[in-house]
Formats: sequence, C-alpha cells, structure tokens
Amino acid sequence: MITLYGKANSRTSRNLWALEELGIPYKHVPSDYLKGDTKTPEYLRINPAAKLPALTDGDVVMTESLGMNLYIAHTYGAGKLWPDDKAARAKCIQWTLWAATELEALAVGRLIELQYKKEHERDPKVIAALAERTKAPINTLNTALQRSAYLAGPSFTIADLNVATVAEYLARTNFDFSAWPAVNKWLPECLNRPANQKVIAMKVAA
Ligand SMILES: N[C@@H](CCC(=O)N[C@@H](CS)C(=O)NCC(=O)O)C(=O)O
Repeated sequence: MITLYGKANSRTSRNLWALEELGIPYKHVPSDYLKGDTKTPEYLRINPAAKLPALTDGDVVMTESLGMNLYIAHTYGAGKLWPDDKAARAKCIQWTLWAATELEALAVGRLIELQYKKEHERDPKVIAALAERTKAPINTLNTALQRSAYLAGPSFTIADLNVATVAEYLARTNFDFSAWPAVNKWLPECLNRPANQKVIAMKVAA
C-alpha cells in the first residue's frame, strides 16, 4: 500500500488527487516542512532533499510529485488515469514533463508574487514579465486542447491531472485565460472533478 508523505496544502495535493481518482487505499502522513517534519532522520532517509511530497510503496521510495503521479497512474491506474493505448501513454509522459519544465516555474513564480508576498513586496514588473512569458505555454496547451478534448485523447488521464494541477496556480491568481477558450473550458472541468474537490476539502480542513 502507498504511504504518501506531505500536508494537503503543498504539492502533495496533486498526489492526493491522483490517489482519490483511482479510489485505491493509501496511508496519508500529513508531514509539514514548517513544523520540521522533513528534517527528521526518518524523513531524510526517504527524501534527502527534505522536501514534500514523497511516497513509499513496499520497497519503492519516490520523490518528485509529478513523477510520483506517473508511478501511481502506471502502477494502479491501467485503463483509467493510465491509458491502454501506446500513443496516449506517450502523451501522458510528454505532458507531465511539459508541466514540469515549461509551466511550473512560471506558475510558481506568479503564485509567490501574488499569493505569498504581501502587497507592498510585490513587483509589478516581475508579475507582468511572468504573465507575458506564460502566454507561449498556454498557447501550446490551447492548441492541443482544440485538437482533442483531453491531453492524451478523449478521456481524462494523468496527463490532464498533472498539467491542471500546475495550471491551477494560474487560475488561483486570476490569470486571464479568456484568450484561450479551450484551456478556459478544460481547466475548470478538470479542477471540478469530485476527486479534486475532495482534496480541496482536505486543504480547508487542515
Ligand atoms: N520538484 C519537487 C518540488 C518539491 C518542493 O519544493 N516541495 C515544497 C512543498 S510544495 C517543499 O517541501 N518545500 C520545503 C523547502 O523547500 O524547504 C516536486 O515536485 O516534488
């Protein structure tokens, strides 16, 4: 059984979302870096980088939230989050790496500016530059979603979950998606899924 380490109010939420989509049993240890939980010798054996999230599953020990979701989908989500079709599986890998390398730094940068910094600490030039640079990846995403209802084909897969969980940082900070109608339709559809709503409730309760 998977043990997932990390509080819901962190990147762990994306792994909780994947596990809830699949409805498989798992143990959640809501470790919190702000409380020093990632600096204990036990946790450092799991993740020497002292970051959340991490998972163990028998002799599997894994970090990197988006990669962990590929593992969860591949191992437990056949025909659901992990498609049967080879071309669709390729898209799951492609879009996961795309989320990690093309979108996450921009989205996290915006989140830091607009959610974590106090108003007087914010730099409008940084915010405008990030928004400008975010247009290219959102264009790419929109083009893909004009061709196909979901990123790896006609149904929701780990590709959508992994990209949506990063794009959510943009939605949370009121990024204006109106110029990209396919993204504007797809993103709330993904985020409103019952499994993600359950995770949002966990965040509120934490
Ligand atoms: N690329 C890593 C990033 C992990 C990460 O930065 N996690 C944050 C929480 S969302 C953390 O543990 N921060 C504590 C710290 O940096 O000390 C992943 O996706 O898992």
